[in-house]
Amino acid sequence: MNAISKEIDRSPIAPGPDATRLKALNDWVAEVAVLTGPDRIQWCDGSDAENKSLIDGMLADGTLLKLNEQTHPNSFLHRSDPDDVARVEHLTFVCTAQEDDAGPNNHWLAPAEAHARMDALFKGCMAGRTMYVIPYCMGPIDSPLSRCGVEITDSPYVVANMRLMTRMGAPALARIEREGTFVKGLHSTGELDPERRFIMHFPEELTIKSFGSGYGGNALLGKKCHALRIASHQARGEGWLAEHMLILGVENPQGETHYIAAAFPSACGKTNLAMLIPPQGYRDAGWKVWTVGDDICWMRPGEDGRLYAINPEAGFFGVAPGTSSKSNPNALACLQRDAIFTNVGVTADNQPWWEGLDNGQQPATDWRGEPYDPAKRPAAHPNSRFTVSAKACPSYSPEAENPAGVPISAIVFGGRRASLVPLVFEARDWTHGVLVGASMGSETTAAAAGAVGVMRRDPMAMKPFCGYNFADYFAHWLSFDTPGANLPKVFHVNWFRKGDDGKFLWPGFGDNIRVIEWMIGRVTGSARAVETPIGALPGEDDLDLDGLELTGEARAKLFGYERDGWHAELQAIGDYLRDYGPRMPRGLLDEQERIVRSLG
Ligand code: GTP
Ligand code: SPV
Ligand code: MN
Repeated sequence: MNAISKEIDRSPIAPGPDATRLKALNDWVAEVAVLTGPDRIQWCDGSDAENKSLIDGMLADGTLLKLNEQTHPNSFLHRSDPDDVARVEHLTFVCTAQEDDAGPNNHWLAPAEAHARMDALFKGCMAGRTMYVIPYCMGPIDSPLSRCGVEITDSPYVVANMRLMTRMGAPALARIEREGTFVKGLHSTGELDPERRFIMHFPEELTIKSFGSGYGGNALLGKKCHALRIASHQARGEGWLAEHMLILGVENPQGETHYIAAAFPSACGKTNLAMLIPPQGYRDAGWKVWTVGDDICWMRPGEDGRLYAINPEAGFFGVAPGTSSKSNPNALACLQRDAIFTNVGVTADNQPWWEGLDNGQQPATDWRGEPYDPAKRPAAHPNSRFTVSAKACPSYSPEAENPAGVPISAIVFGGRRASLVPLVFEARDWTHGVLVGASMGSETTAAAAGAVGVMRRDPMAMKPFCGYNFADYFAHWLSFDTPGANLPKVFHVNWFRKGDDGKFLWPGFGDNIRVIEWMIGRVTGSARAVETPIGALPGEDDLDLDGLELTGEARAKLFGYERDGWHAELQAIGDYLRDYGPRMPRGLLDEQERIVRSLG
């Protein structure tokens, strides 16, 4: 407890004069307090003193463990419940009045039934606990593209993470009071019982109710629940896009910076691409990558017809395993201090450790707190994560704070495709680009509970995150192609093509700049390509492959296209789109049929 926090002891029903002057917010907080019955209410102001007192409390009760202060100052480890380690898509619902508005891509419940079910879970759930009220802003505090929300939670771990991931506290509350509207997110860890766990969204009421999980996207409601599921619904009504995309700036040797937004499914390379460090030869020539965002992108057309994008987040909640000084030195640099690690292993001297970390250390304790035994389980959970402020990233772009956003030159779609899909191709035009996004497929990863490595359709990497019917979502995407629009070029990439030996054919990571260089060349008109029915592919000579040793098999598979395989793929895509029924836009089906014919 500290003097700065505005807290109201033992009077949950009357918030008191110093809470907020916004009646709608006071009323909602009071209503939630009656329902959940906390011992105390704490309005979070985002201050250092408040954070320190929360951290001290979590250290005292074991929610957080202190990491080595010499090597990792002010950094902490959280071990979540072993049954609560990833998003739970089967327990995530979009509750619109009409079932068809949620679409076949979402689980649906009628709003009244969903509220009743959730309120029964929330009843009295905060007895003996503190209820934290977190005002937050998604996006730069002074940007017209930003949107605010308030999360009520009984988890101090959530508060500490929201402080790193969003603009949280007093400035956000001031904006909420000015605007009068905000997304309402109610969260309780409950008993962490997987049988009593639901993540419910009410897009028509700008409301989220999440119960029974303390993990990531289930609990940090600003992230996937607000900035994607609720925001995508809002964006459709207001003429913008809320996407599961990184945003990066690429500075070329001429000193021009082009911004790229890229949608890859969870744990498929967004953080890594957003923080890319080019190989030495490229650096010497003057190439540099700037990080704007690594997970979420909000964009809307500007007056010049281009799409302008902001990163609504203020931090990174990144995948730990595989992060090394070789694969992602920028991420490692962020993690030297002031970071929260969730479900990683630790060394004997209390340094965080995960599979793929190449620092010469060995794990002593695994993510469950047991002595490390590789025969039993990995040291770090495959979905273990770090939370850190974006400002800690050496490549963080000053433009990430620009309230006007950054102009997007290229949109990139991509997934994990072991076969068929080449390294990169360019869509013919916007409609074709929307089809390329809509027909994305990828192998599932540990970011969500369930089987890993199963190929599924994941349109625009939004399968788990679109807050409305995908058919309407594709129509919304198509609608940006208006007279006067100056839309980005659309590309598809695949860093994950495998050879007959089951190994990746493309080196990936820093070498992905080679593909980016080609894409920028296509945008500016300097790079060549070969037209095929699936789009424009670079010939081997159109990409700078200097210094890479690619086998004949790699070259054939990365830069070739297989007509028969694509014919079958396009037919499967047609079946997938038609499954959505009459709401699927005709323009997208026409495009799919056109490509099938040209492959014929
Ligand atoms: P979310 O935060 O879940 O949305 O994921 P993300 O898309 O940001 O994924 P991230 O960049 O954290 O990558 C996840 C995994 O993909 C890690 O194990 C990386 O090592 C691996 N990865 C990223 N980029 C590449 C690449 O270019 N090639 C290969 N082979 N693996 C990659
Ligand atoms: C993802 O799963 O896409 C993530 C992590 O970025 S979470 O915040 O849990 O959604
Ligand atoms: Mn994500």
